[in-house]
Amino acid sequence: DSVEICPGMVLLRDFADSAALQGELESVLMAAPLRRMQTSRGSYMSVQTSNCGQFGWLSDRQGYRYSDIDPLTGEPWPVMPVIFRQLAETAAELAGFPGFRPDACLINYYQPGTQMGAHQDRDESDCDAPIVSVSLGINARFFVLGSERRGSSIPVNLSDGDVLVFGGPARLFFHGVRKLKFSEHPRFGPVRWNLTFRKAL
Ligand code: MD5
Ligand code: FE
Repeated sequence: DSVEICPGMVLLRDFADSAALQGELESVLMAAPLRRMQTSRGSYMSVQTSNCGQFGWLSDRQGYRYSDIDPLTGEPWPVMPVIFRQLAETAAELAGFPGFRPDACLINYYQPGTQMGAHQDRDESDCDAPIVSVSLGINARFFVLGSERRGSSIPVNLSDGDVLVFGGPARLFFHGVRKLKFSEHPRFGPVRWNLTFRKAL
């Protein structure tokens, strides 16, 4: 089913073929291993990340940006698997954003105890394009604020296979992920993966 959480934000529950994505994800990570990114202030993020697609999101002492080269391998990022791209395009279309062509897929790996504080995703040049977020593995408590970092938030429980699309008025909303509680998924084990499809450039 498809639920509009707020204008511009649509949840497609259990929309993704989690097992098929898992196989492709393993191949991508063999070519571009997970790593912990450093922030401009020098601290490390608790999530581990990688990317596939033409561009990958990076954070280091210089700040945030997209790059077509993985600094860890010196090679281009792995090609975005066809089933990743098709899922993102179909989900965007169903949510009311036809013509979405992602050129970047950020992969976030969450272990129990990991969280992501409230932030906006504003490193992309084209904010008319939506962001498509795919959750895999154990459940997480996601929250959406609004245009302000403070105030009340809308909670959203995200499970394996759930797809969230953010566009239009929700594209620049503050959001984050609460500290992940321990649980186990039959195929993924005690971890969560999040894939975000973006139009970086
Ligand atoms: C996650 N990841 O569950 C989330 C899903 C990130 C990140 O936040 O930056 O890697 S993406 C959630 C998102 C993206 C763009 C806009 C909004 C939410 N929003 O307006 O709420 O690992
Ligand atoms: Fe984000």
